Amino acid sequence: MKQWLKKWRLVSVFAVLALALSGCGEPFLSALKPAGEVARKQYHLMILSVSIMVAVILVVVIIFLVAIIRFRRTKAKENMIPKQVEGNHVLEIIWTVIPIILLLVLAVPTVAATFNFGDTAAMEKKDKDGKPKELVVNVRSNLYWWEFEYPGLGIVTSQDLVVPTDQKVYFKLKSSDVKHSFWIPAVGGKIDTNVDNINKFWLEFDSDKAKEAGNVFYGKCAELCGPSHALMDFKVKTMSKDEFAQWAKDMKNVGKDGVTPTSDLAKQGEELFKTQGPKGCIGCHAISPDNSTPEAARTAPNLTDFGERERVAGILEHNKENIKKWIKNPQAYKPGNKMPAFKDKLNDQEIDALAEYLMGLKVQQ
Ligand code: HEC
Ligand SMILES: [Cu+2]
Repeated sequence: MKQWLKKWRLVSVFAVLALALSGCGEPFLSALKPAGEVARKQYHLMILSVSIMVAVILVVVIIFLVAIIRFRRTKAKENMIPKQVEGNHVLEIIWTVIPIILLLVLAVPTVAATFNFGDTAAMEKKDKDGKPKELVVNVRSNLYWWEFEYPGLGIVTSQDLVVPTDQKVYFKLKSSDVKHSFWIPAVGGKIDTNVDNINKFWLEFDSDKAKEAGNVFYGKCAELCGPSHALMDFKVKTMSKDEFAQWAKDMKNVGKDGVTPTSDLAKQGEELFKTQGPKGCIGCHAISPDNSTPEAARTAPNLTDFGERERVAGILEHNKENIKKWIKNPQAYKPGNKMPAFKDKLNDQEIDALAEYLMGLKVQQ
């Protein structure tokens, strides 16, 4: 009875562990749950190569087992010498041709898919006004934040990539400091962002999968870039084509002064924000979506629609408390990032006003 109880305990521990581990990982943060054409093709390639590998391992293990069992040393077969097959042409042809066939089965779809993922010819097509016909997003990576510029729409945003579903979105990617890598595990990638060349590719976001994921996908930097590399996250907000057109229009409607604050506290925050010099924020952060500012001057995330962000700085839950904590001491949350601390420059009331202002930066009508 006691023994049985012991076993039962062990089994229940494993059962609970299995349950807990199966809850690991964010939904749609996995390449094994594809949510777009690129990720799906990549997934199929993975399945194909794993299947080939498993088949080869199985065949080799079976032949190996047969050999050691059939030809093991026994009393009865003490003096038996198995048939010698050295130099057997048929066998040699078989074990040369089979790997060649397997490699071809693996190579043909892989090479075809690789060229397909890199086929961005359509992104250069211009309409009669010289604007790209397709949706193009210029991605720029920075220690430790992401900028997304829509050249065809004349707008810039940061940290939250906004895209329409069920259409190809073309990306031009580069970095402004060190090498990073752009990866949306459930949708596709990863692709390096480099300082001295532009990489291009496309992605497509499925509307039904996006709906399941709550219209937000997770994006990551996938190239070790510094102490806060693991915190260099971004989010992808998906919407229908119409909603996207409306979002772009709402963004465009924000003038160069940014979204107008509504409360007195937020107005005070706006004034503090726009103060020039070391106490203010406007020297680094833009609050208008205009993309005509040169890139070199865009040294911090564009905050035009910051009130609608999914996270603060890509990682903290988006609420007023976290914004205040971030402004006071950004280094505590993302070591090595380029924003100075304001805990000694501004008092609590001023930081409260700033957070109030930032929470109100909403563009969607
Ligand atoms: C020297 C330039 C600089 C100044 C001045 C500055 N910031 Fe920043 N700020 C940054 C950088 C760089 C980041 C991106 C940090 C990261 O995520 O790695 C950032 C990030 C942020 C974020 C998160 C943005 C997002 O998209 O999630 C907020 C909010 C913010 N800053 C608010 C402020 C406020 C408020 C002030 C003024 C009190 C200010 N910043 C002053 C450089 C600056
Ligand atoms: Cu990184």
